[in-house]
Amino acid sequence: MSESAALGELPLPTEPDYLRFSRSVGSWLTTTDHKRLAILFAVVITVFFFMGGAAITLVRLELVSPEGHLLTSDTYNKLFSFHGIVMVWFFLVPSIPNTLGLFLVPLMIGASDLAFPRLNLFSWYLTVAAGACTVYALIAGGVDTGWTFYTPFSTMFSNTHVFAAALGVFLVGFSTIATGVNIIASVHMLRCPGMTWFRLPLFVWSIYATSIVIVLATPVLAISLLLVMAERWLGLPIFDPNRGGDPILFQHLFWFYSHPAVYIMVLPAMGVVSEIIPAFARRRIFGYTFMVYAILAIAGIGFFVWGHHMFVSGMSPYAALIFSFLSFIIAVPSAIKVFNWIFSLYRGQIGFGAPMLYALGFVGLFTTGGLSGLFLAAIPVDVHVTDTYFVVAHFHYIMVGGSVSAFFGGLHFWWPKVTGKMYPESWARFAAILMYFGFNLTFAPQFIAGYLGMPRRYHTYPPEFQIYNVMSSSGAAILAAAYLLPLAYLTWSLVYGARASSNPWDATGLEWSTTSPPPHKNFVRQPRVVRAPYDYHPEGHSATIGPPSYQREQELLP
Ligand code: HEM
Ligand SMILES: [Cu+2]
Repeated sequence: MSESAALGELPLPTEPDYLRFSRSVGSWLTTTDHKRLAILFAVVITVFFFMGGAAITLVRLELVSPEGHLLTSDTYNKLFSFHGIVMVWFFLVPSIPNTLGLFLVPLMIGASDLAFPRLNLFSWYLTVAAGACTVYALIAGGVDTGWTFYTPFSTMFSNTHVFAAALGVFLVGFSTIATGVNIIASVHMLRCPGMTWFRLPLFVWSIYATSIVIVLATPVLAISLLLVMAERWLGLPIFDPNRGGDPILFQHLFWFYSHPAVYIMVLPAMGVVSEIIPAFARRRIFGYTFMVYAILAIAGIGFFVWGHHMFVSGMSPYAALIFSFLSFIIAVPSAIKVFNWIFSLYRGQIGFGAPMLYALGFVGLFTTGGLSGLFLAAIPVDVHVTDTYFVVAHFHYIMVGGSVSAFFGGLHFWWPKVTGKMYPESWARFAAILMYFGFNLTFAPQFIAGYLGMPRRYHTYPPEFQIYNVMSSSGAAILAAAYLLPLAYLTWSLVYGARASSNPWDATGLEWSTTSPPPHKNFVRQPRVVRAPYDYHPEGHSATIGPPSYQREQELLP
């Protein structure tokens, strides 16, 4: 599409879009429109993201000096626990599925809403209530168990606020399950004519697979937390070794959920990247079918590797060997995905728009995190680096470098669709690059510090580790600025941004065939799909003729 065509195609909406459909606050708070709920979720998780960020900012400040005079050890413990609990359950798990997922899945499958719109509204209220409960507990008295709530610490030694904090996590689990059920039902029942399973965009596949993992794994988290609450409240001797309980049982239950949960956090990110890369390289995604099976394989094998978090818990060496082996196996489908993203770039007409910068950042950082995971899956190395900063670096590379980068990529890619506005492209590129550098400066030194033996979760450390911590804390300051920037310019774009066309990136996919922002019921006419996804180039050509002609901010006046 040429630029003038983009201008000419500016939509003339025949009915009010979903934002203008009704304007009262009440209409938002009782909405069952999946698009509005996606926005409500986005508001809530943004609040949690910055709360979690504030807590860890204090932690990083404390770690600038080895003696750490800023915080007491107790406050320090409560702050990193606050950070972990909020970031994992109230930000990262819902981040992509409950914002981009809720918004896009119905659009991408050509439906007018999710299968159970009122359940969707219920999930939002449940998330808000659960978040209020946990955040209240974390602020009122604080919890110092870390995000993992390990027993017997959480049951016998920690203060009474563990109960309320765990209750909130328990409740938000139900909210996630409700959303998962909703997505699964929608993908099965509401695909429009012609949208066969193997024409589904990879984003839909990944959210679908994530939903299955959510529905199967989250009940186990609920049970583990319920047992902790039961021991605290009713005094049942479930995990208390003095009374015949088994504290290691908690670790098994917790990781039986939490390893699959790491894929709950990363599969949606893989889905986002699989949409951005073809659009910006003007290439069909390489190996679509392999990508689908890789998603399903990751979701499936993810249930059988939880023991790699417990190599030092005294488990049988035979069990450890099997968990180690399976952990290596699960890297295979992830690697297939990485290779396919890279092959999708080959001979493409690559445009380096902000979404693409985030997506490429994701590929590099996710690969680094995944490779360090292989180090951890090797038992002798894991024994050496367990509970050190090496592990902290590993999972941040995956969860922050990977998932959060992809979340920002997706946010930029679909921002024009969601809001009908373009954001300032140069600011967005600047933020993406700043985030990448800030991230690496924060977490790369932690690999070294951890390998040299710096333990996690302590507020003081031997002076020889100071250099790594100063690097890490300065990186964190840059990262914080990089996260605040999009908040500023995206908000700015809501008012001053140029109007977006229906398809500003000249992308394939049903969501781009409706207006930006879409009408209340998504499509004026029922869409019908006749082609495979990612149809970016005519047969026989390796790329569409000409470079991407995506709409830039300055090209269209408001
Ligand atoms: C190639 C795939 C991966 C392998 C082989 C792998 C392996 C491991 C191992 C063995 C550990 C335990 C380290 C220890 O406690 O001593 C670990 C920790 C962790 N991994 Fe991974 N990992 C992989 C991918 C991921 C992904 C995709 C995520 C998240 C989206 C993730 C998140 C985490 C987290 C959160 C922890 C630490 C949990 C804690 O102790 O607080 N990993 N990983
Ligand atoms: Cu794991």
